[in-house]
Parts: sequence; C-alpha cells; structure tokens
Amino acid sequence: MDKFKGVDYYNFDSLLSEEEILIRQTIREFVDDKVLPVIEDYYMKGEFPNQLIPVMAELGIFGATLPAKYGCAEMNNVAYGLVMQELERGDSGVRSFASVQSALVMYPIYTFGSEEQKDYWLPKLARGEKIGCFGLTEPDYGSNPAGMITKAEEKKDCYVLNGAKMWITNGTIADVAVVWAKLNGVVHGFLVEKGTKGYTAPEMKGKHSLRASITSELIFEDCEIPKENILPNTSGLKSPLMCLNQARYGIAWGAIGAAMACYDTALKYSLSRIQFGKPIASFQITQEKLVHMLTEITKMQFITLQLGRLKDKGEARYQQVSMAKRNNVHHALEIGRIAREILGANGILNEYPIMRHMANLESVKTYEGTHEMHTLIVGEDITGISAFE
Ligand code: TGC
Ligand code: FAD
Repeated sequence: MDKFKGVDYYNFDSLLSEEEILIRQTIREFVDDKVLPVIEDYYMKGEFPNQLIPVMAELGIFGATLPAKYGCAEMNNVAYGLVMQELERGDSGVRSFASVQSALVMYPIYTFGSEEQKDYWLPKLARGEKIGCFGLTEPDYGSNPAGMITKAEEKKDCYVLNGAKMWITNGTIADVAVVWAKLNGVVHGFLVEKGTKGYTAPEMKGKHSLRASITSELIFEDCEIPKENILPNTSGLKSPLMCLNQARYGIAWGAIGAAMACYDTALKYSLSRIQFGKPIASFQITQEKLVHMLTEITKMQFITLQLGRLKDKGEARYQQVSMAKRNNVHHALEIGRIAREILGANGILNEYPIMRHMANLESVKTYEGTHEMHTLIVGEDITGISAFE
C-alpha cells in the first residue's frame, strides 16, 4: 500500500508552524520505517518492541516538553501532541509507552521532585536508559482513586509501603515506579526503585487489547524506601490528577492517529475492492461511511489543536482536556468499527491494522479516566453539580 500522507481536509496544516510540521514528519517516518514493519508480530506475541526505546529517545520523544537542561527536547504542546498522534497511528501501545514515560513519570518528577531527584532521573529517563511506570489504580479503586488503600508509614530513616496497584503500564520492566500512597491519610508520591526489597511487579497476562504493551501489578509488602524517595512537593489527590491531565492530553492527540490509520486503510481498500463490477467506494452507503469518518477526524483535529494552543498559553482547563479525551477516543473507536465493516472479512485480518487499533482503543477508552468519568467531569463543569456519587 502507498505510504501514509496525512489526513487534512480543511488545510489544518496552515495552522501549524514549520517546526511542528517537521517534527510530525520525523515521527511519521519513524513509525513507517521502524514501527509498522514489526508491530503486528509483537502484538500477536504480546510483547513490547524494546528495540524502539533508544530510537524514540534519540528522537526526543521522552519528556519532550521539559527543559533542555535535563536533556529534553523542550518542544511546545502542539508539537508533542503531533508526536503522540503519529505514534498512535503506529500502535496505542507505542504511544502508551511514550505517554507513561513522559507524562506520568518525568512530569511528576519534574513538577513535584527535589533538585536531586530531577538531576538524577530526568536525563536518564530522557535517554531511555531508565524506564518508569505510574502506579495509581488499585484492584478495588479504579475510577475512584481517592479511596486507595496503599499506605506509607514514616519510620526513623525510611518510609514503609504496603498495598497493591493493578493495571500498571510498563510495571514489570520499569526501573522506577512513581507510586501514590496515603501517608497519614493524605496522598503522596514515592519513587520505588526496581529491586527494592518487598517490591514485586508481576506481568498481567491474557489481554485481548494493548497487547504490544506490558501491563503489571505492583505489590508492596513492608517495602522500605529511603526517606529521600518521597516526591516532596506532592500533597493530596490533586498531584496525581495533575499528571493525568498531561497524559489525557496526549491521548486526545493519539486517538486521532489511530483514527487516521483506520480511515486511510478503509479509503484505499474501498477504491480497490471490486464487488458487483465496481469499486465498493462507488456505493452510496460506503461513501456515507467515509464522509462520516473524515468529518469526525476533522472535528477532532481542531478541538485538539485549540486545546494545545491553550495549553501552550497555560490556559487549558482540565475539564477541556477531559472533553477532548472523551470525544476523540469515542470517535476513534467508532471509526475503527466502520473501517472494519468496509474491509468486510479482510477487516479482521492482521494484514490490516484495523482490528488491532479497535482492540487497543477499548483500553484507551477506559484508562486515564473512563468515558463515563470524563462525561461527569464535563457535566459537573457546565452544571456546577457533581454526579459522581
Ligand atoms: P476532586 O475533589 O474532584 O479533586 C481533588 C482536587 O483535584 C483537582 N482536580 C484536578 N486537578 C488537576 N487535574 C485534574 N484532572 C483534576 N481533577 C480534579 C480538583 O479541583 C480538586 O482540587 P482542590 O484544590 O479543590 O483540592 O476529586 P475526586 O476524588 O472527587 O475525584 C474526581 C475524579 C473522579 C474526576 C477523579 O478521581 C478521576 O479523574 N478519576 C479517574 C481515575 C483515572 O483517570 N485514573 C487513571 C489512572 S493512570 C492510567 O490510566 C494510565 S494509562 C497509561 C497508558 O497510557 O498506558
Ligand atoms: P471501574 O472504576 O471499576 O469502573 C467500571 C465501570 O463503571 C466503568 O464503565 C466506569 O465508567 C463505571 N463507573 C464507575 N464509577 C462510576 C460513576 N460514578 N458513574 C458512572 N459510571 C461509573 N492505571 C494506572 O494507575 N497506571 C497505569 O499505567 C495504567 N495503565 C493501564 C493500562 C491498561 C491496558 C488498562 C486497561 C488500564 C490501565 N490503568 C492504569 C488503569 C485504568 O486507569 C483504570 O482501568 C480506569 O481508571 C478504570 O478503573 P477500573 O478499570 O477499575 O473500572
């Protein structure tokens, strides 16, 4: 099939800077050259393609918006979003890896960490020499992390962690886990290093979704960590929720990439597949499907670009991030399903990326706040009434 040339029905690119277009092009080529040739194989095996990590680091993907003094690319939020879009055009698992490393590990260390923690961890994480994970969700507390039962106790020269986290991306392979636990009833962040006594991170198996991504439990049994491993500027649930904002923003862009891959595949297929003596693209019902997909992608692009511009000015509100994540993932999944219909039986084969994107997007719709949670976040914002409980 022809290489992907982007989806741009409304001259979206005229709103991007040359640098933003260049960054997008660089990641697009990386995805075409290094991700797409291998991803189906890794997906079927249920493994993450580790060989991509140093290449992604070299491209400046990890902690891409953080300052250059930590070895980061210091790009703006729109450029970062375009990076996420292109990565997820490859696979949600590849974007997830970058999201977790950047938004959920480097961002909290940068925002809540001591100078020593930043100087030690950020350059290593940017270079991909160290891998991180983010442990918030627990077996009994997913949408409602305020109820978490993992706790930290302060002792003379250490903190002792007890509890368990679940569904943690990269947990098994992480060198450092950003773990959220209650200390005297208040949520704080802690850095737990691989190999610490009392800490294990077994991999969770059996996923039908996000298969090219490692998902793990984190278990803490009288796990002693040094006093200096608390993130000193965290206090309360607001700290992890601030991290989620960063990751949700990246997902909003990423979902556009997955949707573009499905639309592009369906359009090309519909032009070449002949039934009743004509390309299936010539039937009105197929055209309606293609028009719907392109319209939704176009709407996603503009909502997300404006969100990025607001974020670059420091004006994006977390409720706006929720709206974009909710809308974009919902429509990306819908577009995946329509694309699968257009390909008929071929749509279920791994010769095409569609079922992989669809299955991935089921996780993406749930993690980083479910579709319903984002509905309630925006609902509360516009009515002033909380409907969570
Ligand atoms: P609530 O009382 O609403 O809020 C507590 C304080 O935090 C503030 N706040 C936020 N601040 C920044 N960003 C956000 N997104 C914020 N949301 C709330 C809020 O203003 C308040 O501040 P203050 O100053 O008044 O104290 O807290 P709540 O306990 O009622 O919770 C609200 C709720 C349900 C929306 C929240 O808990 C939530 O978002 N739940 C969803 C959980 C979730 O998203 N988990 C994600 C886990 S990580 C993950 O999935 C990684 S996937 C990785 C991959 O890509 O592979
Ligand atoms: P629940 O909270 O049990 O929700 C179940 C259903 O009930 C959902 O449909 C939900 O919307 C609905 N529901 C719940 N409360 C309400 C309500 N008040 N009103 C209406 N509906 C409601 N977490 C991390 O901390 N770190 C990670 O790296 C991470 N990676 C993940 C990777 C994968 C592949 C997956 C699938 C999940 C990951 N998660 C991670 C966990 C993810 O954030 C949670 O799964 C998510 O927050 C939802 O929690 P839950 O699965 O426990 O569902």
